[in-house]
Amino acid sequence: MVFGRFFGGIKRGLANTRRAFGGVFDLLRGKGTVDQAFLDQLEQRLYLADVGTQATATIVDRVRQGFRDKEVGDEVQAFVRKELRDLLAAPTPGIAYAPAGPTVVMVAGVNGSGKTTSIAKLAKRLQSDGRKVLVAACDTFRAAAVEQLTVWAGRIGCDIVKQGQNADPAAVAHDACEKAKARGFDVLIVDTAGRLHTQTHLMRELEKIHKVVTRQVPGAPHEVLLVIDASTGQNAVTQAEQFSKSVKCSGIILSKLDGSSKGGAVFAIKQKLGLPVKYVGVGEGVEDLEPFDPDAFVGALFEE
Ligand SMILES: Nc1nc2c(ncn2[C@@H]2O[C@H](COP(=O)(O)OP(=O)(O)O)[C@@H](O)[C@H]2O)c(=O)[nH]1
Ligand SMILES: [Mg+2]
Repeated sequence: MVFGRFFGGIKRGLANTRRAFGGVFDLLRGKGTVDQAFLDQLEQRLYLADVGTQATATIVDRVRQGFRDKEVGDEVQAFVRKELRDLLAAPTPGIAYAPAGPTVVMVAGVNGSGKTTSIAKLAKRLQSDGRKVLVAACDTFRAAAVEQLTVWAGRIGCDIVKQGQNADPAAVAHDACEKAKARGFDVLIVDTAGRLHTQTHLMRELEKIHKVVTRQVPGAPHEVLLVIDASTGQNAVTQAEQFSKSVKCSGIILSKLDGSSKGGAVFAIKQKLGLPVKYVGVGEGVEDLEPFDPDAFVGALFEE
């Protein structure tokens, strides 16, 4: 992990979220005693930074237990920082690769969340690491979706498997798996149609794609990444819950962190759903995807 590069990217992308956390750090840098008034303020300010009720309550309780009636100071600040960081700790950073054969990464999320863009960025990043990447255009539901992924694939120079609009997405997934195995691709990234939990037919398609890749490639899908627009804030939790009913998600790509002040939602998502954020989107360009590093994320929040 190139810590410096991540830190630079994340700090830039986090400008608005950093502002949202400003209240928390003003409080922690202030003077006084850890009394009820301080704890109430800490609770309110963490909540306003979108950390979520449950995660906020946990942190405030621990500060109460550890520091009640003590001075506000560096120790309390370091403690809150560590608590936030520990909330985000993930078992595996980045992609969990297959031990042999192609690694299949399914990407899901609601329309406009940033799936296709994130796939292009991820493909580019994995190619830079020396991996041979194939993308599958399984969003056959919207007119421009296949075209959009085709343009991206051309731009970054990776292979694509596609059919026309309204083609059966499971059939596209099937072809893509066959090609990935036959031609020795390291990673297959599967784009899918954005759906709402109300669109049961699309949710069923997602399940069908999942079934096809499971059958075609041993151990697949190795990742099911849910793309969530960072500005969704606390609703992100609801979205993730809905998708998890159809397919078991393994992690989050938090997109559009650059425009959002609600990056604090990563704490709520992790605590409520146990889903780690694996990558964050910090812009519209193909380089604007960073592997998520909890240390650097919290560090960037605390940095003056
Ligand atoms: N600022 C910003 N825009 C993004 C980011 N990711 C995606 N977008 C934009 O969000 C819009 C929807 O993205 P798209 O990939 O088509 O979403 P999809 O419908 O989920 O496939 C596009 O205009 C993207 O350029 C990001 O990290 N930052
Ligand atoms: Mg798309």
